[in-house]
Amino acid sequence: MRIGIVCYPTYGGSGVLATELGKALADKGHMVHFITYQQPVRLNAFHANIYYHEVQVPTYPLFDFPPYESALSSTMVDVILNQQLDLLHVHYAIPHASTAYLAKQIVSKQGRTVPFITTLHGTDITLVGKDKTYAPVVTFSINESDAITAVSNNLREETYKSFQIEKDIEVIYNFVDTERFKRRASELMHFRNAIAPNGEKILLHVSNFRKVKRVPDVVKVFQKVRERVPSKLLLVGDGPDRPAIEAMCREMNLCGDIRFVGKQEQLEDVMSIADLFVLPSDYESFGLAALEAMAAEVPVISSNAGGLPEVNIHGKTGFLSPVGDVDSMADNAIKLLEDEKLLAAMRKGALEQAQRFHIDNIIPQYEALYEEVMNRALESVDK
Ligand code: GMT
Repeated sequence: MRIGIVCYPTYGGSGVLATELGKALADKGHMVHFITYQQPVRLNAFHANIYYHEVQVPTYPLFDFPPYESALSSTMVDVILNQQLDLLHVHYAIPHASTAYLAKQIVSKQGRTVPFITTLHGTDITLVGKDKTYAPVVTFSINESDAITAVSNNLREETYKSFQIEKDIEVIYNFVDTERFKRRASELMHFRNAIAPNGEKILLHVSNFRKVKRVPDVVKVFQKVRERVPSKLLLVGDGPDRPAIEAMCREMNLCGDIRFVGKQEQLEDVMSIADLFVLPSDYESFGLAALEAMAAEVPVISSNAGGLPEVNIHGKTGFLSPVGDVDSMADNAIKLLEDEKLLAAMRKGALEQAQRFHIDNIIPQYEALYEEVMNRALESVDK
């Protein structure tokens, strides 16, 4: 198939997932065309079946806000027509679903029928999409999608609760390449020793440092854990809350034990040296970073928000606590770190759970959906 993938190219989970999906589809022989305003972060190697089309957004003195959506739709039209795309798969509804709808209308005037699939990822529904400013366009463009998928049951339910959706939303879970994230602790011992030279335990948090991630809770949990278990905290990623978190660490006198490493591409290396992954978010539709940690045998201490209970199984792969319950999260972390037997069992449980979301189990679900959508489009042309 010739598939156009539209996503945010940044470090966010939706872009990561979309890029890994495109790479996996290309490995299976499909022609994959990424249409984004910047090279996606995980699209970092040449592949004969992968094409990258950058969206250029010309500016003009009249524009306070350059019309990105028009540029994106026009690029989609160009790629559909010149690369003979069979379908478009857009990730994150805003603005990708409405731009795909427009592109579909434009090419239909030229006799081309190109269906589009919208994958809902999280805040496109639960935060930004709900905003009255965007909601009418989001509702319309989701309903106009030829197929809709959500990355968890929770997100599917949230979508039905928040919008008037007339179509079925299929749940296709996020996935992980467990081979890539296979734990390589002994190989990376030098790295571990550099972070925790006296054999301390390592707690890890990876995010884009936005409010929804509740990074201050990570630091508070760490402070409590550190009082009982010699440990270090590794903070990976960057975003708007980072300066405040750095200030908080200074105020709490924790700087010596907390390492901010910024954005990292080799997440598998970082995951490999961690003992616990901490994700106290206000909401996660899924929690892809937690799944990647589990694939590296790292148990997860998380909130029970959104789709997290579908990924992190309480007592098997880690522990769940109510949002904001720092004491419970710290107690759970201490319980795990002080009990090597329990930690080993949870590491095993985490890996087993990650296998359920193995890339090889999930990609065929997308391929089947593509076939179905293309067949439906062909039938509608024949009628
Ligand atoms: O919705 C967002 O906050 C952005 C999005 C992203 O691009 O990072 O994250 C969401 O999609 C990920 C991939 O499907 C999920 O693993 C994250 O849980 C989800 N984030 C939220 O729901 C907050």
